[in-house]
Amino acid sequence: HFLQNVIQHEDFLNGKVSVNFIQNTPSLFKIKLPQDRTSKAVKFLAEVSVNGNSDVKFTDNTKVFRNAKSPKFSKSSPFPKGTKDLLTELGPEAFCKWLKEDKKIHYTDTTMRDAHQSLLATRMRSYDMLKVAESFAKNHPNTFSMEVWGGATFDVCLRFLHESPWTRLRELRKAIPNILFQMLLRGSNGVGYKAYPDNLIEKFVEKSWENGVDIFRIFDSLNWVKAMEPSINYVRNKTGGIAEAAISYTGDILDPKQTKYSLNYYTQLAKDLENAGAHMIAIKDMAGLLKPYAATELVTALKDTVNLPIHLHTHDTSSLQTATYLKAIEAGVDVVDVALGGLSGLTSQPNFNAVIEMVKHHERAHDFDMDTLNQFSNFWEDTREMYYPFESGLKAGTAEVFQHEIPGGQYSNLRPQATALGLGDRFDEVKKMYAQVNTMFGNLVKVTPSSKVVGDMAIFMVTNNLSPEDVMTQGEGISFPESVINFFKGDLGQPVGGFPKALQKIILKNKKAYTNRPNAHLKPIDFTEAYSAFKKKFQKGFTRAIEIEDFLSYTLYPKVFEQAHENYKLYGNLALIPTKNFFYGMKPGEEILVELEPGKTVIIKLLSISVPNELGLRTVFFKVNGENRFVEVLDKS
Ligand code: 3PY
Ligand code: ZN
Repeated sequence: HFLQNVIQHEDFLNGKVSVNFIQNTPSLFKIKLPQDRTSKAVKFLAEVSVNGNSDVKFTDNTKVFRNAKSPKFSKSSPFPKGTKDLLTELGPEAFCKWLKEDKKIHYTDTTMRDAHQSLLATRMRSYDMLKVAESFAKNHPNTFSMEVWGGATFDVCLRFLHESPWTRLRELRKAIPNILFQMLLRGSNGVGYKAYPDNLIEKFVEKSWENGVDIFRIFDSLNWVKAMEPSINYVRNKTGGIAEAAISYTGDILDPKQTKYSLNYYTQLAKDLENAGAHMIAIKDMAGLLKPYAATELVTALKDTVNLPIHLHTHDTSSLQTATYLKAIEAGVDVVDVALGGLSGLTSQPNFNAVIEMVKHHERAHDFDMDTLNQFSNFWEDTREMYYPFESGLKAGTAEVFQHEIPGGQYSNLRPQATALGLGDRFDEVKKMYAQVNTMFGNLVKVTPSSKVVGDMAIFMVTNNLSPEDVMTQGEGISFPESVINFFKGDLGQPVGGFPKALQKIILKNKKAYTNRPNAHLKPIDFTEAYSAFKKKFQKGFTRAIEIEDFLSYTLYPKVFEQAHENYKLYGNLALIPTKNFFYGMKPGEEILVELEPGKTVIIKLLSISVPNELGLRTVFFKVNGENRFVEVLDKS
């Protein structure tokens, strides 16, 4: 192909070739392969085998990956009935009444969303999820729900995994039609880090339901009811799903010195959310701060205050949280969030398998077959090995979390963020500064995106060797991070008790703050006009009809979508490439199977990789379904 580029070049044809023709003509290296799916996949494999995956920052060539086995199930047997069938039969109100009256303790499996978001920087690929999805649905239909979508997964899917989050949701839905699916929705911030126009969130909720989401866990990063209300209404009015409104737990209700986030504060918040139309209440303990005896008080008080099922979510960062579940279960909590053993613990959720064992023979115990449940845990433990570059590095539980209050989902990102900025050795300072920034900012509820603002400020202050006093005394001359300025302007809404006024003045300088909903400042999306402009712009690269879901991805993350689209044109659907090869390419002699479309499997063998020629090009030789192919790749090392 390179030679073809040379002999077809205008200068070559006109005999105008100089000595430096090749060096001076970069377009010659734009190799055009026949654009079928196989060629695109092979091109990607060649590229990663030579240059690696740019998302993988280091590799360990001594790693040997085990073959993760999916527990057995019968392909031909029907799906056993589960909670999804019950919701369809009863509708949300009667379903929630059933849940509240059922004595058994129920479980949400977070493995496919929060667990990997909190342990592996959200990198879990659909490929691995789909390997066990149908098996899980058939082996464990007793599971209350599976959290599979939302939070950071939407962005990471598109940005780093080059997958469509909508396709992930649809494929999982097909494989698991019987268990409720749950997503995490950041209220007016959707699945992003800022406020979006209301009609965009409305459409997003509607389409999420149509594609497979049943339970919408809605939260606001400042516990601002006003910001959660519209999403609760969209779920009620545009879907047949469940609006689960979250109270994000911060501080310690048992500490008499902490008066801001008291038991009364939380019960009042839950009451307000019930009045706003919530079907269920979640206690969203995003950092794992709810201690066991506090859980007794909080769950008991909430059950006395609202007439809705209570769903408890936590992160096991301190390693205490299984005890919290025990106390919450005794106090009558209806559902708890757990992750399959291999992806549980530390900054993730408590261990599903161990919690089941904990309550075995208790009057609220729920039957789960431990043998297969343990096999699912082992599947994830083996699969997790392939994601080693994304591990957060936390090796043991840490009681420090009660001081710094960093959410589990943020912890696995903050460390790499600090390391990338050259603060790898100063991570202790970053954690301490995070707590100090929280105090400066008036003691906030810290969860995405407010937690990101605190993290950005902490990193900024450590990088610039600034103390809180420096900020207060020299702040006029400091240019603060954009996220911090926008936060103090009101772009994420209003914090409990308002902003600290003196600091707000220092940070905003001449900018004006506002106090109504940030979304009220945004122009609604004109779906007819903007969608048709989108179609015009992207039609060319699509090998299928463009859908409104593509437009939603674009509207939420325009640059990320454009990049993902370019990638798709070049390499096709990368979700189909096995994980090991997606991250690390292929080794000479390695042979893999890739199912490029249902029933169309290609056998790809990498034969050899040549040394670079004088232009830095390596030739990668393959056998694809027995036929020789080669791809030239510029070695970027
Ligand atoms: C998210 O918003 O992604 C979270 O997981 C918050 O806890
Ligand atoms: Zn969480």
